[in-house]
Amino acid sequence: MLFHLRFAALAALLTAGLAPGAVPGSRLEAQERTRSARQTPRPAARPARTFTVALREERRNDVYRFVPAAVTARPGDHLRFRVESGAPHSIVIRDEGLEPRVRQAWAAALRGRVGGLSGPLLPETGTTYEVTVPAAVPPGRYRFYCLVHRAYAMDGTLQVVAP
Ligand SMILES: [Cu+2]
Repeated sequence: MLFHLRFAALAALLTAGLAPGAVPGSRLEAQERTRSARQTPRPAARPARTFTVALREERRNDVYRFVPAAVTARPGDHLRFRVESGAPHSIVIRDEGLEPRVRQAWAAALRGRVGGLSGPLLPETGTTYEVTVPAAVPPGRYRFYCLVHRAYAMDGTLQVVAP
């Protein structure tokens, strides 16, 4: 009788010990289901748009501005800054209050960056400078300005909205 009890206990232990080996199949299946659910194709992403922003001097009254000064875009959209007059200009994204990963994403998006979130000097009329709104940038309001004409309040706002 005692032997039988011991045997039963041993058998139970063995079964328990084996169970994880025997069951993983179902665990794998569950993982597989999760994986394929994740891979279910989403509706096609909307095509990226390009917004052109002129960098302009209004000679009559010493006013420098981005035109338009406010742009609303989604991650993946492009901003094409075009020097129209009053060169040189530049694009600097204000980094106050940005999370490190967001700052990093913007930094990576600024081709020819010259430090911080400062784009290169755009020396000539006709120069274009394109910035793609990074996927890692969350919806929100981002401010930018021209370093050269900061004292003239040459600045603008980019409203990033969900993709
Ligand atoms: Cu400027």
